[in-house]
Amino acid sequence: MSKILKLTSRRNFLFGLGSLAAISAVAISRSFNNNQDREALDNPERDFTVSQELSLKQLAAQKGLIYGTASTKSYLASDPAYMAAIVENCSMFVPEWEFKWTAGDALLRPGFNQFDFTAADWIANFAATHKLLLRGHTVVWHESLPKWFKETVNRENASQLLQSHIQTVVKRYAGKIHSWDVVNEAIEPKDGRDDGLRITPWLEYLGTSYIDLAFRLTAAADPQTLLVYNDYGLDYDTPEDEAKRVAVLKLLERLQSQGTPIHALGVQAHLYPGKHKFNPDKLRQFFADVASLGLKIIITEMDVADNYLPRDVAVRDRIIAATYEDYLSTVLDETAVIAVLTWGLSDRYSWLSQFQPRSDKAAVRPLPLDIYMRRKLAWNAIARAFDHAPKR
Ligand code: 9MR
Repeated sequence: MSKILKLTSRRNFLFGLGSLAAISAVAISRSFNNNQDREALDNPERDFTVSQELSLKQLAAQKGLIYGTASTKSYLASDPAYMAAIVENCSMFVPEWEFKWTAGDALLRPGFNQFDFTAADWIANFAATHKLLLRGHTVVWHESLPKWFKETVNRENASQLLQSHIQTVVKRYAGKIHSWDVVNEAIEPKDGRDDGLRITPWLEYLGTSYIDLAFRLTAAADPQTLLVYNDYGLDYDTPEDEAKRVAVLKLLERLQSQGTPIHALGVQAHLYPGKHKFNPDKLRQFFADVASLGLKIIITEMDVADNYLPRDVAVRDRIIAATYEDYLSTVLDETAVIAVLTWGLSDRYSWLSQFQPRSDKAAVRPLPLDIYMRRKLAWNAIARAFDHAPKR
């Protein structure tokens, strides 16, 4: 475990902007204030049984859906049981590090004109060997940029850099990538701009058209891939999430009206029971609004953080499972949703153990399988949501 934590911690925060992960580095756990809170979330009688003896990918496929997960070469290459669990349950895969400019122990971009495809190729080969659809994550993000980026990139050379990145990376895997997260997390209403755009180096160097540019270049480099805008903080009934939903919808409309090639919205769905509640009607409306633009939707990074939940494992697992099922059964009503990915499959490997540990130090349990690859109630909850989803 300690090796994994060390690897995960080698990330690069270049600009220290308010990213999800950055905020979450502060351990924010809190127990329930009273029994009422707990009863509102935990129903010990709730039924999580599943009727069919199928894997998650099979249950999803029955409804025309895709189920997948995220991981890294580091975990997969050293853990055959984890690899087997992924192959059993998933028909789609997204590398958590290897397609980023740099993340964990992967460094795709060692320099302005340099590329190192060793790790990314390993992932592409892994996906091909196991017939997993592969997602590309991510071309443009304000995080996970290598050290040289800050020292080297400026208004004069940023466009050339973006162009050569896309023409080299996206082209290399062209025809093999189901969908690319072309732009990740570009909306941040708190940054105070009228258009809701997050203030990032890309925006600073290239102006607002960087998003359109990235989509066009990606479309040209891989005409077959689905082009996705991916973001978090879209789920809850809070003023922040409402502002984000509004700003994301405006961005999608803006892109479409100017003819930017874009095919789908990626909804990360990092969920926090005990902290926030979602409003099923508002969530449904948001998904319907996105669908009415003719866009598909992918749930790209789902997990259920437990740092606001009590320590008791039975209670925690029930609340986590209920969160998976309640959220998924709401959003899967929208048939524009084509795929669901969890951000990891087993509690053995989750970004949350590093970025959002519990204050009581108990191991986090955000994913469908436990650390021994055994199915948890969360697995059943996802299975049930697939089982009850309308067919696409
Ligand atoms: O889980 C990922 C973690 O291992 C990396 O260190 C980190 C930085 O690259 O990114 C994490 O994944 C993030 C994803 O790429 C975008 N949405 C939020 C995810 C969790 O922070």
